[in-house]
Order: sequence, then C-alpha cells, then structure tokens
Amino acid sequence: MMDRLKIGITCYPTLGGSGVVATELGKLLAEKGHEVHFITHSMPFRLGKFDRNIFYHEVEVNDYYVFKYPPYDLSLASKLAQVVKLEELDLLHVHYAIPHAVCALLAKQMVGDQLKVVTTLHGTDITVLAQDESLSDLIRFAIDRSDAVTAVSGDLITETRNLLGVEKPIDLAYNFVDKRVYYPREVASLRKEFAHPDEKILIHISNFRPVKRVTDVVEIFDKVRQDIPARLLFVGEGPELSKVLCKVKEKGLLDRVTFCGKQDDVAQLLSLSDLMLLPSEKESFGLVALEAMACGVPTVASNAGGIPELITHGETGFLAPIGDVDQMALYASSLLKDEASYHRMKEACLYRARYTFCNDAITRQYEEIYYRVLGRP
Ligand code: U5P
Repeated sequence: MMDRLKIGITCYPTLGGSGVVATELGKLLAEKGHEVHFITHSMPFRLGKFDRNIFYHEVEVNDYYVFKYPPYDLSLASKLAQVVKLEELDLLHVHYAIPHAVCALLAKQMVGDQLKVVTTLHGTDITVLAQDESLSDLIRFAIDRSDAVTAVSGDLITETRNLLGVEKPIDLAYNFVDKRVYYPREVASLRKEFAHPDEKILIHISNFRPVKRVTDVVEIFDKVRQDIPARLLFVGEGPELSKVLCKVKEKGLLDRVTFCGKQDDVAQLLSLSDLMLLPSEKESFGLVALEAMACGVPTVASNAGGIPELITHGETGFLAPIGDVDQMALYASSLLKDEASYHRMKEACLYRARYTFCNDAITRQYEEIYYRVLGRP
C-alpha cells in the first residue's frame, strides 16, 4: 500500500524549463495518488485540467509604501508556513536555491523540523548567482540546510561543487517529458502550411535570452539553406527577439523564417520539424532538446553545460563548440541530406527519450527521495 504524501511545490510558474518540469512533476505525483499543493505567485501555465489531488495557493505580494521593494520572499515564506500548517504537508519541494529554498527553510523554522525541504537546482541560481560573492554564502546555506538537494545534470552538480565548495551529496535527477504529450504527432496537413514537401524545417524554441545565442541560429540556418531548401521556425519570445529579427532581415531571410511567438502546444510544432537548433552559451539541461528528441527530432547543439549528457554526439544529434556556427551548419546539412542516417537518428531519439528520460522512472526517483528524507523507506 503506497504511503500517500502531502507535498508542497514552489517554482517560478512562468515559461522556462524549471517551471515546466516542476508543474509536470506535480501533475504526475497527483496522478499517483499524492496530494500536491502548488504554492506560487501565479497559476502554473501547464497545470491543465482539474485533478482532485491538485491544489493551488496563490502567493500575494503586497506593495506597502513602507517597503522599498515588494517583499516576495517574505510573503512566500509566510504563505508556505501557513499552507504547511493548514494542510499538514509532509514536505516542500522547491525549485531554485534562492529565493525558494531560503523561503522554505524559513517556513521550516516557523513550523518545526518535521517539515522536510527538498531543493532542486536548475542552473541559473548556481551559474549566475554563485559568481556574485554577496549571494554565494546564502546559496551555500540553502543547499546545506535542505534535507535533500537534486540537480538536473551531472554538469550542474560539478559546477555547484566547484563554485560553492558544497560537499553535501546532491542527487542527479534529470529533467523528463511526459511521453503522453511528447511523441511524433500526425501533422502532415499542418506541415504543408509551413513548407513545401521538398523543404526541410529547422526549429528553435527558447526564451530568447542572450545565453541562448539565438543570432547563431540565424547564422546556422543561413548556411544550411544555401545548401538545401529549408525553412526556420522560431518559437518563444524574449529580450533578443528584435536583434534576431534584424539579423533575419539583414540576411534577406524574411520569407524563409516564421516567428510563431509563445506557443503552448510545442509538441505539434516539433512533430512537423526535421531538426532542432540549440547553440546556447550555457544550458544546465536543455529541456527543449529532450522535447524534440521525444518527438523524434534530432538536435544540433553546442556542447555547453549538461547538453552532452542529453544528446549523444552522432547518435541523437551533433555537438560543436559554442559559437562554431560553420560546424553546426555542416552537421545540420549533412544529416538532412542523408536519409538513411536521419532515419537511424530519429529512431535513436525516440528510444533514448522514452527509456532514459522516462517520466515514470524520474517521478519514482523523486518519490524515493521524499520517502528517504521523511525516514519512510
Ligand atoms: N516553451 C513553451 N512555449 C514557448 C517557448 C518555450 O512551451 O513559446 C517551453 C519549452 O517547450 C520548454 C521550456 O519546456 O519552455 C523552456 O525550456 P528551457 O529553455 O528552459 O530548457
């Protein structure tokens, strides 16, 4: 008989890999019969349909004039403590060391030690903030005091150790995709709206932050389309969008590139694509490449951060040094021209996504961590 847990989840529920994975994990845990309470500043965008095991508690941040800055962290800590007491939660699973783990630790002090805190590191807080001396002690504190810490790639664990000198054991729990959502969809007629049958479709999905190097995507595409008939889809929005648009115009590619903006059902767009481009400067996991993989779409990426743990060079995609757009373009065109290799790679993608990054196995891994910290093996 399963020991039903009452779990609180805090994440940034907006676009981005961490919010998506935290929400999906919560949904899967609820499906398994656990009671899941999302405690966030807005409704997680992929929460979807009603489930009697899922609850949502909104963190309201009041902007009183005595505060120079709205105190999100304090409002969150106080809401966490309230919900833990009211709903008798067993544990809080928080995404990001700061601010979320720090807030959860404060809530733990308020309600008592029986509350356990599991913290998942997604990258940004470690790679960006740990280099800021003023915050590194606080991040180290959040990690050391959490009852368990997980990270989404081996590379992120190494980086956390190197940058912060953390010795505490960190569990590796890869990101995952729900195989009922991410699979090759039947999109033949939709595909016709984007490209002619003889054209290949390349896709890039991101938040268009500088770290994604989206202008490299344009460079790579420009080289590829000089070799083979091709089109490019951009999905998502963010600060670099106007720069990217300028580059597309400058290269005379406007009629070959479609900007789809933010999209909810990316599995559809992935299914009609032939290749994903992810030339990031830094990537602790690269969730979009896994989503592509699960739809049978290989990725040409940079070899940054955790990407090599996800994409096996020559098997499920190709990797090149950051900024090496020539090499990435070469890999992309040669793969797209070689039908037999492409087919092999597609099959390898489907297999790897299904068996290595399977939602069932990774959800079970998190459950084991929860039972471990609660002393209920
Ligand atoms: N995403 C969307 N729609 C968009 C842009 C991104 O759903 O328009 C999702 C991706 O599918 C992925 C996450 O799940 O946001 C970004 O992941 P990452 O870039 O943090 O790896």
